[in-house]
Amino acid sequence: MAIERTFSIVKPDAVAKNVIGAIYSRFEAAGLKIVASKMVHLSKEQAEGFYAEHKERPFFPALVEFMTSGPIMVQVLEGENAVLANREIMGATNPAEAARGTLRSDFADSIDANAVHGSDALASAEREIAYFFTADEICPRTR
Ligand code: RTP
Ligand code: MG
Repeated sequence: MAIERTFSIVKPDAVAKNVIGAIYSRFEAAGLKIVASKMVHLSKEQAEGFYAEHKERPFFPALVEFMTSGPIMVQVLEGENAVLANREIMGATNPAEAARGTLRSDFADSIDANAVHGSDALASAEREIAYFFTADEICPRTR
């Protein structure tokens, strides 16, 4: 199995609920290691740039509004098949459809306020990591 890195966000709703640690614990329990982490409050421009692929979608303005509504945690997760592993931990985009025991089932309120983001492929993981972190802010974990 390949050791990968993926990009993750604890969204404003989950930060407001004070469940950053609970969410980080799920990553750790699944064997994913946090190799970079920081809290940021996105500007409108930063949020629009991050979600540029959704620019033409009807939910884009609401998404940008929500993602700028409060601070978020951004982190890089490292581990075996990290991209897919993190998507499994997160659950479906709509919490009403998310499997029991997933982050969105347990912590999300709606399709908009859905607690977490995770890269959907290796290529997007690379792009998203670079959007938030310089190379020297990422600390490889050998154990
Ligand atoms: P994310 O990018 O945040 O990890 O979520 P995702 O891959 O599961 O979903 P994606 O299709 O990339 O959509 C990004 C975020 O936009 C909001 N969304 N709202 N109202 C809607 O139909 C709708 N669809 C998507 C969600 O907050 C989703 O996480
Ligand atoms: Mg997505």
